[in-house]
Amino acid sequence: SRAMKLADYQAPGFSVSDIYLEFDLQDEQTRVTAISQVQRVDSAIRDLELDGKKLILEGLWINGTQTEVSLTEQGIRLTEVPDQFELRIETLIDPVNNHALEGLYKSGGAFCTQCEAQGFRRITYFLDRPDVMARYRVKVIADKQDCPYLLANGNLIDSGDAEQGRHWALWEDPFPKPCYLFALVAGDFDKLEDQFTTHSGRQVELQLFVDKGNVSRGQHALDSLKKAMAWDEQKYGLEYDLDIYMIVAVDFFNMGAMENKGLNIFNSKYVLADAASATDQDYFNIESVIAHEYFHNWTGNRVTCRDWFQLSLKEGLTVFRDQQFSADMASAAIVRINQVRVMREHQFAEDSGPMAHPIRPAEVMEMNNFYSVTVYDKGAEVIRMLHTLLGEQGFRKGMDCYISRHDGQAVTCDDFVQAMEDANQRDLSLFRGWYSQSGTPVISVDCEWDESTQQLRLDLTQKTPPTADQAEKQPLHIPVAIEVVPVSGQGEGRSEVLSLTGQQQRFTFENISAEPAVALLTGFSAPVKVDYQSTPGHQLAVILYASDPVARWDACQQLVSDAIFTIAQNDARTVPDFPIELFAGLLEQAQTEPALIAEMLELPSFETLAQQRDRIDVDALLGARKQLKTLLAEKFSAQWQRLFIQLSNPQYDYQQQQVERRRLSGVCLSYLACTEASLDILRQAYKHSDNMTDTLAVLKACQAENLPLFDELMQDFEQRWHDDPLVMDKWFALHAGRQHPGCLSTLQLLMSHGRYSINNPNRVRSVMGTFAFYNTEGFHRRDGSGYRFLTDYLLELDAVNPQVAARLITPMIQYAKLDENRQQKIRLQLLRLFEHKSLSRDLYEKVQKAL
Ligand code: BAL
Ligand code: ZN
Repeated sequence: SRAMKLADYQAPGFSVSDIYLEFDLQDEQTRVTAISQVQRVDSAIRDLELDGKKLILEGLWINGTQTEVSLTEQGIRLTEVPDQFELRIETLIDPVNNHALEGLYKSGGAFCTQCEAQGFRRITYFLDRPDVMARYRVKVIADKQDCPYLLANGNLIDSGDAEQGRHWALWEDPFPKPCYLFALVAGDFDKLEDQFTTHSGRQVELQLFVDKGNVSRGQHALDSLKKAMAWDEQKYGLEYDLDIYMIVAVDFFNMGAMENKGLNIFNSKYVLADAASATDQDYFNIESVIAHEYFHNWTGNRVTCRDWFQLSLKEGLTVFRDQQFSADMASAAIVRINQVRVMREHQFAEDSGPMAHPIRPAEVMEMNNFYSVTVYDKGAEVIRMLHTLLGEQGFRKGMDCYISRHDGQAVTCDDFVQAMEDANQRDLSLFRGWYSQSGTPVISVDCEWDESTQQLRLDLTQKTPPTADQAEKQPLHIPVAIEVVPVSGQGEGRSEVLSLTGQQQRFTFENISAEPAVALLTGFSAPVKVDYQSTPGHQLAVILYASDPVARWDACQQLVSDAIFTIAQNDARTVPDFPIELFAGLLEQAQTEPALIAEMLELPSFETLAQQRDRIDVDALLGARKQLKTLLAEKFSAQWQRLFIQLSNPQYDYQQQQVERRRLSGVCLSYLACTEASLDILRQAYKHSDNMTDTLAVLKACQAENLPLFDELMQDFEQRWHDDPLVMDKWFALHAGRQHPGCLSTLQLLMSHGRYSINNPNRVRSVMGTFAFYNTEGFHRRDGSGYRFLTDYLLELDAVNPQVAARLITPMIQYAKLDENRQQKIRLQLLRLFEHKSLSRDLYEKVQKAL
């Protein structure tokens, strides 16, 4: 397989104005009839080449005349077609044996589709590219009893009964769309209904389809949808455009959810919630994913991507919008802190590994590999920087310009930046580098305060280390938000956004009369690393006196990280004093701002620590983190206990104040589990919990400390929840993440469990994903057995679902930071994969780059 290049983009030679699709749904043999109205748009292009994959071609007619086709690598070629014609194609497909979950497949008893990025070519031969936009009419025919609901995009225009107990429905979507937004669902569900009146007074029917018996778990998703619809009107003036909005929850899904026009299909994980079975985090995620898919209606569907290299045009922007929404719904500071964690733990790792790519990749072998933290999350950070540089109003002006200029079009990231420039009369040419350059810039800081002149001088230097895909790097336009606070806490602080545009730049601040501490990159104003040797005293001043919560949390993390690295280097003897003083202070303040302090009390994760050094000693780092945790647990055991008791809630409600208290109480438990006297507390907490958040906090605390109580509680938990797939995913993940010497046999047991299935991505992710991403000790065992275990599994999984396999390999290709022994053991496994005969394109691309 060869890579596709952005530079090779060519506009399509043909357009399709309208398409009629008919699905005669049968488990193993679904007949698809596609009738397209095709127009030649480039007279130099004589042949029509269509994409197709795993299709049985039953017949093809041009203007009613059956026509021969020739096969190509990608699909079929029709030679010398007319300028304008009707193309009729009949194909057979096999939904029930489609375990890759792309195209049309069965999830449980229901037919459903996933067409982004290139799944439509598994349904019929077509111009499967986003810049071909057509109007769709879709007729769905299925058994009436098995599939009482027959759904597709747009509006229902007709329906009726057919022979042999079958029935049909005809749908029409008035908005032209690329085929990746096509969707069909047929099955039996429970339905929740509601309505939304838009700003201009139109009534929209809202329908949510869930598995039978799950109605009571759908309300939160439906409420979230209404909030998202109102928010997008209020914040961006964007109103919904069809008369109906449907969401269907399915159990078998590769992604989180999909924004198909008017008919979103969701992983049930991001729909279903009630207090007993879902955590606060689940509630939060549902609200944010529901909003994300809804926001795509404008940023993605009405204005879509010209080609897949532009994926961040819709994803970065829509993630940014869902982050803004979440910040408005919940706590802005906590939403931001968690986003910073995603960037540091996952995106920085991607940028420093073999799959490094700009948010607009220049070269792609398998598109599914580019639904990445870089395209999504760094993409959102790039949009956020524009928002910072242009301000709230300027950004809105740019959005208005973008939407009105490009409504109904398939456009590029450049078009987006151009709209921002034009609406604000700003030159963003240097800023555009963020779209084409990969890697994480490092900003080095030299800082000096002169008491006599009362001047503060900051010298900032930016440098982006070379990445796997790009050796040369240019300086970028980086908004560096800073806050200057007096070390004494007496007097005013100052906040500013510095515009770093050169490789090196000096910034001077006048009238700084008292010794200042400087917080850099407040609010995480850019997706960069900062190299700044601050002192514990200055870090403490930022924690105490800065107004930006992210800066306070960050200073705290830095202080604790430094302590962990010190312990790791000194081989575990002495622990510096400053984390202890810090924790004493935080614990005293805990009740005043529980959410923020909970985040500050949480030690930086192994993954975050790993990103701070070029080479890491896995064992020493894990040991040091553990040692500090135990020390803090024991030193403050009375405080943890007292605080934990004070934080108990009345009856569960997903409500901000309660959420914050539960979060802090969970952190208390995680420390308490490190102390001797904790068993009773944990047991009681488990017993008295009326919600999944508190229950899971107990289980996680027991798991992290490897307490014997863990097994006892887990058995109880399994008995209660064995029939509930989403809760059982949590159970599987807890077992798979437990770091103990026998963890590989545990994994083996989990995979032979009656509820395990390699065909269910959620289940696979909860076991193998948790192991590979978060069971650091088990996965990175010195003897390489963790790597071998994952590889054995990937070989099996790749034949079933390459997309999921390619996600799970991520921790194994990011090996450059490990010691030579582990690197070698990983390479050995990568070679095994590389030499495998029928490796998917998905895995091949990653393995080849990693080697
Ligand atoms: N477009 C794929 C799922 C999502 O990002 O919404
Ligand atoms: Zn999206």
